Amino acid sequence: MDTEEFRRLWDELDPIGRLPGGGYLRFSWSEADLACRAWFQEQARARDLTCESDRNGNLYAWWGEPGSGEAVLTGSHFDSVPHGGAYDGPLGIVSAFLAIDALREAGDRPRRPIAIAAFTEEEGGRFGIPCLGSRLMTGAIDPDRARALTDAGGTTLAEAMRETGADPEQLGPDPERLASIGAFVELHVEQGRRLDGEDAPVGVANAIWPHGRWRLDFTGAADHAGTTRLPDRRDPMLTFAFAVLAARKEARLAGGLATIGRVEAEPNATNAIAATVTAWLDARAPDEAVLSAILTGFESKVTERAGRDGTGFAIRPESETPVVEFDAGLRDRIAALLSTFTARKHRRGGGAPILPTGAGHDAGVLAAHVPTAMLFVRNPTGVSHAPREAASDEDCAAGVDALAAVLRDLAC
Ligand code: HGY
Ligand code: MN
Ligand code: MN
Repeated sequence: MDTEEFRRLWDELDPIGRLPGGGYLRFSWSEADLACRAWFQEQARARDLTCESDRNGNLYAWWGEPGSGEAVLTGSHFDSVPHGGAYDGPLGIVSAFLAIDALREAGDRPRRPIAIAAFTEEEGGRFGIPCLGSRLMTGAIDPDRARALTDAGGTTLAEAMRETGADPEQLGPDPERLASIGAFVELHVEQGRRLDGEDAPVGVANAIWPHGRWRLDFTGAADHAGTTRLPDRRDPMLTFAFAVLAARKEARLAGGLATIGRVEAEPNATNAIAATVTAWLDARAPDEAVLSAILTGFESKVTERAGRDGTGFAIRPESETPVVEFDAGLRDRIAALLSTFTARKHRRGGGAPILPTGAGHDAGVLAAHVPTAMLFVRNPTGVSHAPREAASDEDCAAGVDALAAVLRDLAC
């Protein structure tokens, strides 16, 4: 496909939720999310695709009869982390509409229905649990727990949905819908620089690292910053500061990743010792043993430090995602297809590299239920979850070509 065609559709969606200082704020069920959903419905209408929402707020646009066979699902998510990049999520949805356009222009017709999905709250940016829409659909999270999740302002998911006219009572597993899906292929911007290093516009995923999020509660005693002697303090900020360094050290020693990127302090006053600090640990590793080593080391070091600081420390999981190995047959079929495809269309050999990722995706959740694959599009900065995330129009167009070839192979 030509790059202008990609740019035309991309430019329609691109301004939604864009912040004046750069980056995006597209929390689920926000104004920006509703505008993205309206855009999705409009795209479906313009193409005569049947558009529907499932009981969990995930959207679908069907080419072919909904639920009438082993559908091939593609798509991704609209929501972003706060100040996130433009491509993480939306690229998979825009590319899906363009891939269907390309198939139609080439005269292809699906023998199995093709559906484009927009999954809800993939980032967990508003309600804390990543891949919430796909977890609900597959029964990986209890709907009562999901309804009660709160955002930073104390609004529950149930309230946020009701405010937009959606019905939170419907939330829950959707085995019938799951059974109607024969395969899922999610296209996503790469969140690293491996494809850039290999000079490849498109890659194929083989695995997602095991990962999770843990809530950390540090408790102490609020007091005056100007009058409380240092030996008399029980300052949870000290234990928190130690925890940030301990996370980094344990990850380095074990060979994984650990990040504390979110923190809240009470009362959050310059001239008062904090009473409580709450933070969230994100940890990921190439395998479960390394992840577990990071957590065990982290918990014991921070507990020991809290004893010395006279503070309290508690850690509890909010979401845990086991390792995902994508369907080997589907992965190899796609890699073989793209080896000729990239050579022909982009005059380069080497095909589509196969690579793992430390980032979570709805594809990782669906992979436990249906054969699933992921395509990655080169990101020259390698940056993601930040405004510098990038992809050239040329590579995005190559991604659409690759997705169209995969959908043709699987469904036409
Ligand atoms: O990997 C993540 O943080 C999210 O699930 N995309
Ligand atoms: Mn993301
Ligand atoms: Mn994503």
